[in-house]
Amino acid sequence: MYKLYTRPGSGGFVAEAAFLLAGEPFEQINVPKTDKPEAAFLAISPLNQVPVLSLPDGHTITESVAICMLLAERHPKAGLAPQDSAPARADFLRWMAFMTSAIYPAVLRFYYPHRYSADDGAKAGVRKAAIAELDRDFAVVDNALAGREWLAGDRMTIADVYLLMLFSWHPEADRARQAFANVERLCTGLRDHPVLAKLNASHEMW
Ligand SMILES: N[C@@H](CCC(=O)N[C@@H](CS)C(=O)NCC(=O)O)C(=O)O
Repeated sequence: MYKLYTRPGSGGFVAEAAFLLAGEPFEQINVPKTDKPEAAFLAISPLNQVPVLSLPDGHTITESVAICMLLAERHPKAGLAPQDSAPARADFLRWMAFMTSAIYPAVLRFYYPHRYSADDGAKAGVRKAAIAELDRDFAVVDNALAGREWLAGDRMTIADVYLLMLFSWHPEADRARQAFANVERLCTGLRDHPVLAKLNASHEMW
C-alpha cells in the first residue's frame, strides 16, 4: 500500500487530494514539525520536508509535483492529468513546473526568511521580496486564466488543486483575492468541491 507522510497545512494537501480524487487507498502518516527529526524520517526526506510518498514496493520519493504526476500516471482513469498525447498536456506540464519552481519557493522564502540570508536583520526584506515575487507569479497565472476555466484543457486537473493550495498560502490573502480575479474564480469553485472541502477540515487552508 502507498504511505504518505504529510502534515496539516502543508504541501501534503495536494498529495492527499490526489489520492482522494483518484479513490486510491493510502496510509497517512502525520509527521510532527520539528527541527530535530527522527533519523528514519531524514533517511527518506533529507531536507526534513513533507510530503513524502512511499510506494507499495517500499521506494520513497519527495517533491509534491513528482508525487502528483506519478499518481496521475499510475492511475490514469482518475483524470488527475491530461493523457500524454492530449493537447492540454503541454499546459499541464508547464504549470506544474512553474508552480513548483517559481511560486512554491517564493512561499518558502516568506515563511522561512532566515534560510535566505545570513543577516538576521534581513528577514523583513526577504519577506517583502517574497510577496513581490508571489504577486509577479500569480499575475502570470491570472493572465493565462483569462477566458479559461482551468489551467490545462477543459477539465479540472491536479494542477488546479496545486494552484488552490499555493494561492491559499499568499500572506496577503484578501488583497491577492482581489488582485488576481481569475485565479480567485478558479479557487472559489474548488473550495466547494466536496473532496477538497472535506480535506480542508484538517488542513485549514481557507
Ligand atoms: N519542494 C518540496 C517542498 C516541500 C516543503 O517545503 N514542505 C514544507 C511544508 S509546506 C516543509 O515540510 N517544511 C519544513 C521545513 O522545510 O523545515 C515539495 O514540493 O514537496
